Amino acid sequence: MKVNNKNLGLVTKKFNDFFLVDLKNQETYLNSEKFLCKVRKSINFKNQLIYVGDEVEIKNIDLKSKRAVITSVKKRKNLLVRPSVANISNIYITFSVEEPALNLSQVNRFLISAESIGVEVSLVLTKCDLISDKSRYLLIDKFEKWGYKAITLNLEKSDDFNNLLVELKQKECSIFMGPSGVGKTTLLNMIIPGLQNNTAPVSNKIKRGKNTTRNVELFSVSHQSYIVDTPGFNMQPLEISINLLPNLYSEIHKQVIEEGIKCKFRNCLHLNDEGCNLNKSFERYSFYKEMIESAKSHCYQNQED
Ligand SMILES: Nc1nc2c(ncn2[C@@H]2O[C@H](COP(=O)(O)OP(=O)(O)O)[C@@H](O)[C@H]2O)c(=O)[nH]1
Ligand SMILES: [Mg+2]
Ligand SMILES: [Zn+2]
Repeated sequence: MKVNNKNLGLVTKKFNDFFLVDLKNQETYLNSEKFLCKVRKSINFKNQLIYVGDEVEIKNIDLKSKRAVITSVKKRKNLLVRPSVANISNIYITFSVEEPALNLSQVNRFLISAESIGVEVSLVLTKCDLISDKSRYLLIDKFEKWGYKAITLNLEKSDDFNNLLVELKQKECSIFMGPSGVGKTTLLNMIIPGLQNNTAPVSNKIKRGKNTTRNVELFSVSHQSYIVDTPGFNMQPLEISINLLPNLYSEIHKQVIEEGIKCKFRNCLHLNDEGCNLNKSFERYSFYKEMIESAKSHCYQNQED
């Protein structure tokens, strides 16, 4: 049996010349069925790369052999570089509170680089069994001031994990990003039963090297809800235009947008006090300043401003 109308699909995995595609929004018999697709030869988008997470049009759907042909790629909302995955809706920046210990400057860099993608960003703190409740509340407080409601997880308590799971099932496509050893794979294995990726204690990881060569893959966590299984380490290269940086800090964004503060110069980077009306007494200000200085030295400044 062959269906010949064009259908929309989601690329969930990529091999050399093949793509695994989930058919979207179809009658129940087609739903969540994976099709092995090739790119149509004659088509001129051949040179354009197709990424996991891309929405594609497929034709020549063969329900028996589960094969189809990709005829075009829809415009993508965003594209992560490391790992290469398109159309993310949610980034969960993941750090452990201990083992390895929380490095605030690194947390900040991950958060800001995630914010630059323009999607919803959340913060997950793992291994909370290793700290007291009091320390945990202090951290929640701290990150609230940064503009994030931290999700704190404890392998021995399932409540918070279950809440996270409910949340993930409502998001389109989520990804966990963070340094090695914080428990991302452990978390993914709990979210996607049957995945069973290898987890490793931090010390083993360092001996072994952190990267694996496995490909990135999307897993369905509910009807129309996906999660990215990431191979090993991931951190987006931080190449953000200087003029966009202030807005990525909620402490600054709030003052400018909600409180309507105005500085003397329109594109004020809020570095000096002269003509600058930003209240700089927030914890991340020093991180912000460092980031601006470093961006300046890398010349990512927007030329037209
Ligand atoms: N104490 C504690 N250890 C954890 C927790 N989650 C993960 N781990 C351990 O942390 C180590 C690294 O976990 P893994 O999932 O491989 O981290 P990844 O590198 O981020 O994927 C493993 O030994 C896990 O058993 C947790 O909530 N509490
Ligand atoms: Mg891992
Ligand atoms: Zn200013």
